[in-house]
Order: sequence, then C-alpha cells, then structure tokens
Amino acid sequence: MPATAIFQFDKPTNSVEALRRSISNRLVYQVGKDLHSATQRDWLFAVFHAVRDRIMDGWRESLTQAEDQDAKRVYYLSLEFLTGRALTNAMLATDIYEPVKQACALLGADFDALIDLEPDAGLGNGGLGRLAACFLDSMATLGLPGMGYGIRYEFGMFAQRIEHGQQVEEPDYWLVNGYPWEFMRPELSYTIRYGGRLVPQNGQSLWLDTEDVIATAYDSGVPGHQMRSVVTMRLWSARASGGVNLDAFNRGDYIQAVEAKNQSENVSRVLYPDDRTEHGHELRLRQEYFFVSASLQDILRRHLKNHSGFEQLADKVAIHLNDTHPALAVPELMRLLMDEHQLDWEAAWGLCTRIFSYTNHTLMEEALETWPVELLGRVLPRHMGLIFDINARFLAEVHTRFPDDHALLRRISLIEERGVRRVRMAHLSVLSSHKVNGVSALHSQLMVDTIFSDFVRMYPERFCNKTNGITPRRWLSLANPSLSTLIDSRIGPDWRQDLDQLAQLRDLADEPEFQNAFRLAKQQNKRRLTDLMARCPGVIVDPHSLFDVQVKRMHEYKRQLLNVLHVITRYHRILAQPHANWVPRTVIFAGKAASAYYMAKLVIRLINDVARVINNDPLIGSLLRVVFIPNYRVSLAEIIIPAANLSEQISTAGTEASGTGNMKFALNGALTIGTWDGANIEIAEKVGPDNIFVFGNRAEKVAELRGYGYLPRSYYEGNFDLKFAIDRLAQGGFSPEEPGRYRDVVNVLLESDYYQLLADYGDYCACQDKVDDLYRRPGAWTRSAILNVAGMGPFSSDRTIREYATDIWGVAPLR
Ligand code: T68
Repeated sequence: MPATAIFQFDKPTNSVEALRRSISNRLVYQVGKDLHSATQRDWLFAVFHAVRDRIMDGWRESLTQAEDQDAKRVYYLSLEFLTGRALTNAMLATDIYEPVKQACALLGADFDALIDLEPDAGLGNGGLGRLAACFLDSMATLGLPGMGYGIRYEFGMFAQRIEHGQQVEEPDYWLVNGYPWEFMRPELSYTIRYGGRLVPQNGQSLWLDTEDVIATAYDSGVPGHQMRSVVTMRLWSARASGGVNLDAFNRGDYIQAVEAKNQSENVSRVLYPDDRTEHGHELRLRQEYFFVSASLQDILRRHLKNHSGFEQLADKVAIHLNDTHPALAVPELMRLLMDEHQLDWEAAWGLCTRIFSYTNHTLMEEALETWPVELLGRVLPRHMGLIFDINARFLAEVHTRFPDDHALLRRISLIEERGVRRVRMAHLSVLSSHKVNGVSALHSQLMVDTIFSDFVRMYPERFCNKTNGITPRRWLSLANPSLSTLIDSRIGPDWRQDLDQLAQLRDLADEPEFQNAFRLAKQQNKRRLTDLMARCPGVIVDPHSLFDVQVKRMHEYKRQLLNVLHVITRYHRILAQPHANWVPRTVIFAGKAASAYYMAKLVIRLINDVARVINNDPLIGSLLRVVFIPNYRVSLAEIIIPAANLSEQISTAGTEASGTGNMKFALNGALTIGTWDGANIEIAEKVGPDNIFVFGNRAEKVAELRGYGYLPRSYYEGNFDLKFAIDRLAQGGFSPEEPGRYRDVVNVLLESDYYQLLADYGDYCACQDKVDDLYRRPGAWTRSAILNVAGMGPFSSDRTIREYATDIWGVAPLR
C-alpha cells in the first residue's frame, strides 16, 4: 500500500460539538489536565490548540500550492512584528468564534476571561512593527505566496507601570508559560558566524575562526480572512553552537562553562525598545545580522530544493527590507552567492538589485541607521569588505556620470567620512534595491526631495509611494463588534475583504435610524473603555463626555505636549467661566517612552500631574477629565480606539511619515484633529474636508520658519492663554510639591521649540473650539463620523499589499 494511503488523519470540523471534543481532548492529551484540575490558562491553551488545528489544513495547502506552482514568493524581512494576540483573530478568520464560545460554555470554561489571559506578542515598538503584522494578514487574505522573517525575542516591548506619575519599565517575559500558537522547527537551524578573520585564497576570501551561533526557526501561521490562505511568520531564536565549554566544565567551573552559551543566546533575548535613536550597540548589529543571515540561508535552501542553480533566483524570490534594519541582507546575499556558491561579482550583484526592495519609514536624521566602520569590520569583517567593494564600484559609476561633482561623491557615498567613519545603511539599501518607497504621498515626496535627492538623479525610476494601510479584520471586525454588526446589517459582511464597500454607508449618513444605531454602537464602546479606566488607572469618567484620544509612542515630534497645553488652557477657561456652555471632555493618553528618552518621560509625568490636579478640582466637576492609561499595546488599542470620538494626530507637519493610528480611529468613526502631515492628508481627501479638523502650519512653512530663525518667545508673548498656561507650568501649578519639576519643559518650549508647538498652539485651540461646536450638534457630528468610516476603503492594508505585489514584488496570488 502506498504511504499516502496509510497516512490518514481526522480533519477537524467546526461544529460546536466537534469543538467541544477537540478542546476536551487537547486539555487532557496536550495540556495534561482535566475538567477538575484545569486552570484558566490550561483552558486557554486547550482552546489555542483546538483552534490551531483548524488552520493546519489551510496552512499546508498554501505551502503546497506555492511549491506546486513554483510561484514567485515575497519574503518580508522585519526586525519587528507587532502581532498582538493571535487567538480571537484566528477564530474570526476561520469563522469559529461563536462555536468556540458555545463549546466553552458547555465545558464550563469562562470564554471572555481565558481570551483575556493571552499575552500580547509585543515584538515591535510601534507603527513599523504593527505595519508588518497588518501586511502578513493582508498577504494571507489575498493569497499571496510569501513569508515574514524576524526574531523570536524572548522579551518583547517592556511593560509600562506608572508609579507616582512616572513611567517604570518592567520586562515583558511573554514566553514564560510557553506559546501554544507556534511550532518549533529544530530541523531548520542555521549557523550564524561573527568575528573571526579573513584569509585570501585564490582570489577568494576565506572567513575563518568565527564565533558561531545557531538560529532555529519557530513558525506561526497567520490565517487570512476566511482562510483564503495562511502565511508563515518564521521567527529565529538563538542557541549556542557549542553547548557548554567542555574545558571549563572539566576544570569544574560549571558557571564559566555555561557563560559563553548564555552570551551567544543573548542575540534573540530582547527587543530594542527605542524606536529612533538607539544606534551603535554591538548587540543590535548582531541581531540584525542574525536574522538576516538565517533568513537568507533559508531562502536559498528553499530555492535549491526545486532549482538547480540561481539563474532564476530573481524570478522566484523578492526580498523586502522593512526599513534599513535588515539591510545587511545585501552583503550577506553577495557573500552567500560568491563565497558559498561561486557566482562572480556581476552575477551576484545583478541578482541583488533585482531581488531587493526597501521601505523608508522616517526622514529624521537621528533615526537613519549608520554603523561605525570599526564595529562592522570587527563583527562582520567579510561584510565590511563587501560593502567597501560595492561602494568603490558605485562611486566609480557616479564619477563617470558626474565627473565634476566632487561634493556629490562625498554626499552619496555609502561611507560617511566626517568624524568616525560610518556605513550609511539607507544608502546601501537604496543602491541595492530596484524599488524604494515611502509610506504616504507627502513622505514619499519629501523623501525624494531631501534625504535621497542625490540618488534620484542617478536612479529616478526606483522611487515610489505606497501609502500605508491597516487590516480591517483586526481593526474593525475584531476590535469593534458593535459597529461591525451594524455595518453587516446594512451592507452585508463582505467589507472585511473589500473595504471599499464601506462607501455604501455614505447613503446612510443622514438617515436618523442609522445615526441612532451608530451612536449606540459608539456608546457601547465608550462604556467598555469607561469600565477599563475605572479599573486602571482608577479614574471615573462620564461616558457621555467627548472622548478625546491620543495614543501612540511618546515622542517630541508627535507633540503630546501640545495636547497638554490645550488641556491646561481649557482648564483655566473653565475655571474662569464655569457656567459657560462647555462640552464635557475626557482627554485620554497612552503610550510608552523609550527608557532613556528624558523629555518623553517628563511629558508622561506632566500628563499624570495635570490629570491629578484637574481630576481632583471640585470646581471642574465632570467638565474635564484627563486619563493616562498605562501599558499601551495592541490589545489595549483594540479597546481604546473604538471608543474614541476625537483622534489626535498632531505631529509637526513633515515629521510623521504616515501614521497608521490615524486610519484605525477614522475607521472606527472618530473624527480627526490633525496637522497636514503624513497620511492625514490622504484621509482628509477621502473623507472630505468638512469631516476632519485640520490646523497648523504646513511642511513648507515649518521648514521656512526653521530656515529663517524660529522665535518661540514671540508666540508666547503674543498669546495670553499660551503665556498663562506656560507660566502656570513654570510656577509649579501642577507640581506644587516640586515647583521646578517642569523647568526643562518650559525651557525647551521657550528657547528652542524644535517641533514648533508654540507656532501651532493658537490654531490648535481654535480648532478644538470647532470640535466642541460640532459635538454640540449630535446629528451633524454623527453624520461626519459615518462619512469617516465610509471613506476609509483605500486605507485597507489589502490595497497597500496589492500595490506592493504588482508594482514592487511582481508576485501574484496563488491559484
Ligand atoms: C513609523 N516608524 C513612522 N519606527 O513613524 C510612522 N524605528 O509614521 C509610520 O506610519 C510607521 O512607521 C509605518 O510606516 C516607526 O514605527 C520604528 O518603530 C522604529 C523601530 C526601530 C528603529 C527605528
């Protein structure tokens, strides 16, 4: 009998009864418990396994199809995947949410409680990492052959506690109880080499005496909507290559024997929690090379399984660099092709420039990655040599095309020569990629006008825009069941995979019945958040007040401080005219600050101090409340965002590359108050200028002010409310126990104010008054909110990924 006939198994089905049996079986045979001994977490794991079983057939099928069709695949290389929780998303994708819930009820397991026990996979800092997670969801939903490659950090983004108003970081040991969603693949292990020395031999370079670390694959399945396909997210974990040091062990020094092992396993230990400025750390460099090398070895192995050489590599493989963090993939592919597979330079480089593409996520000088030549040369000597070779050939080409422009050579070189010599990773990425994209129309334009203008002269056809998007499955269907059910009742459920269908809601925007139902859904979400805030941080708010929300990383350019200045002004105005017709507001903040980012941490403290003063002022009553919700993360965003009335997107124009939170809020029926920045601009175009509150200087004006000498004091002197707010801060009005606590905040505002808060303050406050005016007219407000939802079709990450697939990667959906 053929093996395939012997190999039979029971495909799981999705009835409540089948699920009840699966969960019971998994509890007994996988978790090792029974009805009487099971803890809440045991139930969670049993459910996890039962649900995972139900994506396996689809997952295998996706892999088999890609292989059978010899399809071109895209590999998305990202140092961050901020996926959050997996279970509810998977139940929705497989259409078993309700049956699982019922099965749990039959078994006496508390469904809501166990769902809430799942830790977030917080393997990212913010927008960039969350974008990668949305992209995998969309790839799966579109049926695109591809994978995500990253690092399986043992510690994800730190957990944030607020103690006496200040941020305290705690390690996020999310794997401590195991992670039942993943599969360890020990057979997929690769050696990653560091250090050592180069020995020239027959025109080749031998890389000898390296310190080695083993990378082992852990796979998670990302199921697409209705299981169209399942995409693999393959994360690498580090293991010491030599086990324990036997010499030391035999000398009886056990601790020293395991020390080296611990050292090399550090490479996948922890996510760097600084999303901008953390450069020059050797461990970070090792992390970047670690996952890039493992991924490339894996990609070439897969290719050679079905192809005899590399002639077709660029027709079968597209590799995307999510920012420059994986840019070492370029010299690593060169090394693998030349040193391990004996291709010559031209062949290897030709393949690179057809295979790689690169997304830039920021124009900020301090966020552009560079590595000291000394460090790179020590940790990765072969790669440093290859980068020099790439650069030499490149500069020769530049010189040929622009023979008289010596300044150009210095500006465009892969090596920054001023001061300590450093490798410019963005230049390496642009040079090696056939496409380079920004993440919103404005950002892509600024990108070609500023940081890459020299490269545009050389390779104009490379540059393009791909405006970001978000997955409607997680950010509407999962996060906002109330609104999703309402939408389903009017236009059916297919918007989940075709978000443009939301445009049909435009016809309902004036219908009183729909408006009422829409308001009711929002009110349910506001109650959910009100309850959460009552538990933590323990602030009672009026669920009918206007929920004004700013949640995102704490950063000076995102200007949470501008929001605070408005809050202070509002507070003073209410005190001055307590009986005016105020719209009650709850101003909500959440977000983490990098642990070494002094200003960002000080703003967190200020928010908490301001909250304490205002929330305890009996003269204010419920007209104004300020809440800082600790430990912002994906699962918290899923509760906060659907409850918002107003979305704060107030970065200095020209600084926020795109923003994706802005899209999540609008999709959930919040109105935006925002600057003419990033994707706010495109949102305004799609929802209509009457349905968004735009304020502040535009990017050209910001640059102009910076150029002519910006004088923050002139705004301070010229605006009574602003002066009053800043003076109160300076006098310790919100920190009477330590009047000088916010001296640095005041100094930054008055002396430099790089992000021009004071220039935008007046317009911002005026715009906030317009917000109040509209909120006083519930019909008009709700109409605008509905039109926001209706206009969000283009911001589905399905649209974004379709564009990447066609314009950049050249991959097509599986048949
Ligand atoms: C964000 N960038 C952009 N960076 O700020 C945001 N950086 O406008 C955009 O919407 C988003 O990317 C997606 O394109 C980041 O989130 C990082 O997280 C980061 C992490 C490590 C190092 C540098």
